[in-house]
Amino acid sequence: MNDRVKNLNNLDKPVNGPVIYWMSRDQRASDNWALLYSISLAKENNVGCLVIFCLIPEFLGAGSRQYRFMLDGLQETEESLRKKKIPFIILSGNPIQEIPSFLNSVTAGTLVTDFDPLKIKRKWKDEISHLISIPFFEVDTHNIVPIWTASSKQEYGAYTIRPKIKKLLPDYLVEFPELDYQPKTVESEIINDWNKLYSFIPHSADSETPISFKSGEKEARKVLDKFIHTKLEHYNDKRNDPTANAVSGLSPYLHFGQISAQKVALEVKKAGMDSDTIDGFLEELIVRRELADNFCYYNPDYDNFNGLHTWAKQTLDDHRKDRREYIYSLEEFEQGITHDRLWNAAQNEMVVTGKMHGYMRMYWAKKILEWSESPEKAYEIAIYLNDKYELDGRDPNGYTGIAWSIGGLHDRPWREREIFGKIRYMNFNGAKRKFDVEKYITLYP
Ligand code: FAD
Ligand code: FO1
Repeated sequence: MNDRVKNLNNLDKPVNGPVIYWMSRDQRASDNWALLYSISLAKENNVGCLVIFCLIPEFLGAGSRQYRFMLDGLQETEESLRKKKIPFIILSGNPIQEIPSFLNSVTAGTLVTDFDPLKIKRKWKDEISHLISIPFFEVDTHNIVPIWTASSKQEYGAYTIRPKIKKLLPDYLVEFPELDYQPKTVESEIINDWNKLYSFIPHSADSETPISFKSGEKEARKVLDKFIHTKLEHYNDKRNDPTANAVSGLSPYLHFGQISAQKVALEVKKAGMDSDTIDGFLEELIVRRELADNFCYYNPDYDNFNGLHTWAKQTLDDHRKDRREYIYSLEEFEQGITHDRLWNAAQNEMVVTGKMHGYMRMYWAKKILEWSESPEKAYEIAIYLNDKYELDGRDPNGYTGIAWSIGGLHDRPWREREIFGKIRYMNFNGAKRKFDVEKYITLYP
């Protein structure tokens, strides 16, 4: 059993019966170690393999746009799995009920699922592992270096986790084996009723908003190829310019697992560009992204003020009483009607397109700290808006990005100032030095 696989319930004697892969975070048929492991187990025990997904109508504030994007992608995955004779069944409801009852209905022999550091997922798995009596495995197919192999603790920053990941990359950044045909054809008379599944989607303000990103594994691959051929070369010098359209656009696909970060890294390295051209991108894709999973996995307070380092809590406490020149309510932030045109444009970019530019996310969150009555309130507002509007929201990258912006996580103390204390400060003039802010503001009126 390779170290990408973790046994969740100390039962490892396979019971006779099909191997079930409960797909959740990594919603793809190709380049998926959890699926590959399930198929290999099925072959070993000469049983069938089925893939299931449990649709829950409420997930961390997700609205219609995010659910439509996800279901569109799952339809394509159903098709890809069908071509390999692997049944794909979508359940709906509370996984803690639905998963065990499905396992009983097919007298499953083994349960496999994909790794996710979010608390809600760990709760599901913990409860289910006490309700079933067959082996239950978790496979980290989201990180290139399995989270528990890269580090056994919360890392201080990119500079501490980078050497640990780099040392292990040669062993883990490897090509994926082809997905084999289903070893044993398993008939499953259950047909997914997609109209019914779409009808579960929560009704929200953006129910009619068209999605600016086409969903699915094929589209994710197109976005990657376009990035490599037309943007990668200038990524380093343009990635902090939100008017340059210089970033990959991969985050919605990576968030829903429609493309593997490992595959992205392999393809980028094959592009044949010199390393300092691609290193900037790989730093974000591998080090920053896997650092975010490390934070969420080892720190249960990843989504609140208590999860910050002592120095950060101390400095924000020292400045709680500082006079705030502006204080905005959640509604004023949400409507993008602050005094700052740049901030409002960033909020509009997120609401209209479902994806705010990375540089603006830092500025956006730091200003919420500056214009909220307390750091806790700022945290609440930033997470609420990020997870309501971002297509890539409800993700370890988001909780970590917000902790970095508001609480200096994975950052160092800076010169002390009002409200921010020693948390890194950003302002309009800083942005003006980086890009044409007037142009950005006209893009998102
Ligand atoms: P590219 O620059 O092309 O990056 C490629 C990939 O590298 C990204 O898809 C992502 O997986 C990874 N990456 C890039 N920057 C970071 C970073 N700072 N931290 C971790 N991984 C990174 N990312 C999300 O996926 N979901 C979120 O909800 C989210 N919220 C954020 C909130 C704040 C306040 C901040 C500061 C950052 C947030 N990020 C979030 C991280 C980053 O801004 C986005 O991943 C990035 O903008 C996605 O666009 P892209 O894929 O085109 O970026
Ligand atoms: N995972 C599931 O297993 N079932 C769901 O119904 C589901 C809905 C969902 C909606 C929006 C969203 O951003 C994520 C959603 N996820 C769901 C989780 C997702 O697969 C990722 O695992 C986490 O969000 C990131 O770690």
